[in-house]
Amino acid sequence: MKPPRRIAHLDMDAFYASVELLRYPQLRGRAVVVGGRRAQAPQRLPDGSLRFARLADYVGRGVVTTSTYEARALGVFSAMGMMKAARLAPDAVLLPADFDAYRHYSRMFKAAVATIAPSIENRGIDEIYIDLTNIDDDSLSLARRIKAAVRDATGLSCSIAVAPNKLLAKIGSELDKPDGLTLLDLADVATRIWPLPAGRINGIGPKSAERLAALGLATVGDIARADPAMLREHFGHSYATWLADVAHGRDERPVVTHSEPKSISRETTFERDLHAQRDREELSGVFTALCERVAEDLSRKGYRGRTIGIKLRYADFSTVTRDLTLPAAIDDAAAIRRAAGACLRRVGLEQRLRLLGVRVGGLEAATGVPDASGYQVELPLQVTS
Ligand code: DCP
Ligand code: MG
Repeated sequence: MKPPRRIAHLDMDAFYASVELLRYPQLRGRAVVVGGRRAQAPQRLPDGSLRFARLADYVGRGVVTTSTYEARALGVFSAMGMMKAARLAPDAVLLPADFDAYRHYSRMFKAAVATIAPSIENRGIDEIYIDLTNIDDDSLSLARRIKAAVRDATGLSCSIAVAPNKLLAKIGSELDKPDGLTLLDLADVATRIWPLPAGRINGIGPKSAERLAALGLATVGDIARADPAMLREHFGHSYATWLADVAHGRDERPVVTHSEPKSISRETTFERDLHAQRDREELSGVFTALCERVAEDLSRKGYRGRTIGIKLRYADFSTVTRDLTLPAAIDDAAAIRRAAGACLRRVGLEQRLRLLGVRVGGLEAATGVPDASGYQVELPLQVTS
């Protein structure tokens, strides 16, 4: 018999704001709001101290990205207009968002969890599901160890719940925020889940919640007790079935793990062995095409990489690789071609070639925004082979 599943959901507390507090510990305990543009970055004064922007001074149409719990106590939450937030918390400190920093801490906390429980499903920058089923420790100890690992690695707190499935784990991690630790079982559904508003279930959006409320179904418990035929009549067979299942805490979705690729590469074996000089043009065309395909793969998967490598297999089947590491990660075909070309100049080309490959490693998540530093990638700072 399979052991009962143990699924954790972990969500970082006030994530972006908490990362900012690592950088500006003097703001701990204060209402802090993250949002807005570069203009609100703290200014260094001549005496070395920092002047932070006050929320009250904000003018514009930006929205709050997130806020510290102190700001939330004043009614300021994610997605609220900044001007409205300023009326509620005029003395709050306003900081611009620094997505590179948040991505960095996101990778760090996930890596810390992976040292204890490697079966992880990424759900975004600050949340993951973790399958604890096959880990040899009780749920409470595991949850404590995971929280401690996250705190040791990042200095940040998170909230975690362990439950028989993703649905309950996700709801559970919010029950005791911040710095929460919640254990939920099917036996707890009636007492802990049924009193919650229907919208707390991931998958019941504002529109569905409204339609449910119009039928007098405000809480999860209301849905659980509702007549199934009535649900079917209003929501159709499949959504009604799903509603009844989730209201009873039933969810069979697996934790979907996929490990981050270490590198992305393309290689091709030639129709006939090619010679570097005599087939120069053909070889060059294939080489460029490989670089273009790697660049497409990178951009489709959302990565850039710093280590560019080539692989050659000679007519006698011997294989060589060369790579070099650039000062900054790249993802465009021309830059990959230049770097790979530099690698190619470091191998012997007397023998005919049967295979050519191009690889980009040292991957990092692409930001989607051009590098703000305007860095021009130049060849190479550091060469390894
Ligand atoms: N975020 C955003 N826009 C939103 C909500 C959130 O950009 N409307 C960002 C900022 C958050 C991060 O995503 O820091 C994670 O979202 P959460 O909903 O988990 O919110 P927090 O981590 O900030 O707070 P909590 O402690 O409630 O999880
Ligand atoms: Mg969070």
